[in-house]
Amino acid sequence: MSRKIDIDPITRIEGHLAVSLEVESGEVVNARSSGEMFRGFEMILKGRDPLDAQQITQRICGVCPVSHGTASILAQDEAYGITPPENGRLARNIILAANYIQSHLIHFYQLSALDFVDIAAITSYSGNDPMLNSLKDWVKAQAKSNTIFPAAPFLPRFEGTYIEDKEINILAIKHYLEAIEMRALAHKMGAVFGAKLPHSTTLVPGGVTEKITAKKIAVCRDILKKLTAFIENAYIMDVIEVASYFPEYFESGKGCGNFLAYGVFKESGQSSDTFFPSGALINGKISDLDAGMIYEDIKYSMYSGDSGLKPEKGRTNPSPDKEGAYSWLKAPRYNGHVMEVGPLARVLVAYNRKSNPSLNKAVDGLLEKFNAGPEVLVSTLGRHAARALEAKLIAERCAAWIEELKPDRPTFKDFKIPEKGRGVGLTEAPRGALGHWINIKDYRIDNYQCVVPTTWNCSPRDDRGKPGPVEQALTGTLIKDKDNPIEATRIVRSFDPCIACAVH
Ligand code: NFE
Ligand code: MG
Repeated sequence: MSRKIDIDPITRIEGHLAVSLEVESGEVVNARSSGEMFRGFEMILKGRDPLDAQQITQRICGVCPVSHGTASILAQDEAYGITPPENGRLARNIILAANYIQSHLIHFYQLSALDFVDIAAITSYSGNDPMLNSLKDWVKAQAKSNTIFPAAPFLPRFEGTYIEDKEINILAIKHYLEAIEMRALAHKMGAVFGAKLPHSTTLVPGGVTEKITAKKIAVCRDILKKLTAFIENAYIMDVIEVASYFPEYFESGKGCGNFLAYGVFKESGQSSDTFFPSGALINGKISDLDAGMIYEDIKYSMYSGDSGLKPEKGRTNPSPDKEGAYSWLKAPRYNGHVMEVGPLARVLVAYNRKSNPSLNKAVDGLLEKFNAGPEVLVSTLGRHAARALEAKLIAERCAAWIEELKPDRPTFKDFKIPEKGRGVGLTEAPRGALGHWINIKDYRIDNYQCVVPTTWNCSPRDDRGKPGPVEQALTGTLIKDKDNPIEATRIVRSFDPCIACAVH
């Protein structure tokens, strides 16, 4: 007999995601992931001045605004026929790199690590670290004032096996607290050339409006050093520690096994020259990205109109009562294939392309620590490992971009908005491949479509009934206790879903 397990909402992710599991003899035989709200940014943009786009689309999300701003200005660069000067390209990379670092840190420490680390261990802390003691005091005060959920917000949680070693838990909790400070520092770093974060005001078609000065370079350099040290000494080490306690998670949550990356962090004015390369890895074979292969199905999505449209022709007609539909996410597909996007996709595409020897060396070095081959990366733990590794690689590369900036040289190029035009902005957000498609008519936005990382990963079934990547990753999972389906939430969180983005 099959049972149903509904996890609604999935906590410690961004936004409103519900997961419904059909379980037989403890094994998930069917999974559905549903985005439970609608936002309508693509509709808001219609008829507006194109220059509103990079500001409005950044409001899709407070976690990855820089990526939406970047996709938008890349689409406009193409529509206006402009390429930023070197300083503009570098400043864009630096703002985005800072945003990646804050996003990856909050995902691991504040959202995901608590699936493995026993944060409740703080209540028995007996050392004299002031930060840990103030957390302990605060948790105790919560327990006194909240009789329903003593130790809220950390409890209740799904019970399962957590790391048992008290010292390791306490160290991870210390890093949990430090990560909050590191995240603030990363935002500060992004704000040096982004003016403010979240939602930078300096990202414009043609470059970045903030001037480059020696002082700003020094501030960035100084912050990045601290972030790099934390990534190396805490983040990477904690992922390795979690992996040593939960090796079975190298076997779980494998998913669709196909990976898509658009490429990100421009290394020159050429669109294909990116630090993380673009590509599609399908059934283990790597091929060049063909953006013409991207389309969105809507049979099971709460939208009316034609299904299978390419984004440049895409439409957004909300239809909340549509029969059979179970999600506000569309179902993006690539030439008929279900594709996973994100840090794991970026790392695997780069690894298979062998385009960056130091990346391949770093991946092999990490795999040595796991005593395993690259095949283990396609898993729940593999996603965490890839995310941590790319945080380190981006931080290291960013140090060089900072040194390449030239004070007092131009940071943007002027442009004219044409009466008619089109552009595609393909980039990578922390959670994966992100594209914005703009169509301009009468100097205004005629159509604007975003195809977003979590829309790929958490998509519902497509028109042919093929489940999305998270749905596939959940299928086959063994759930020990139906009241505590922690195995499922660990898998979902490894994708770092952001539903605000996904339903945009
Ligand atoms: Ni709201 Fe986002 C990222 C984008 S996810 S976090 O990263 O684009 O779909
Ligand atoms: Mg869209």
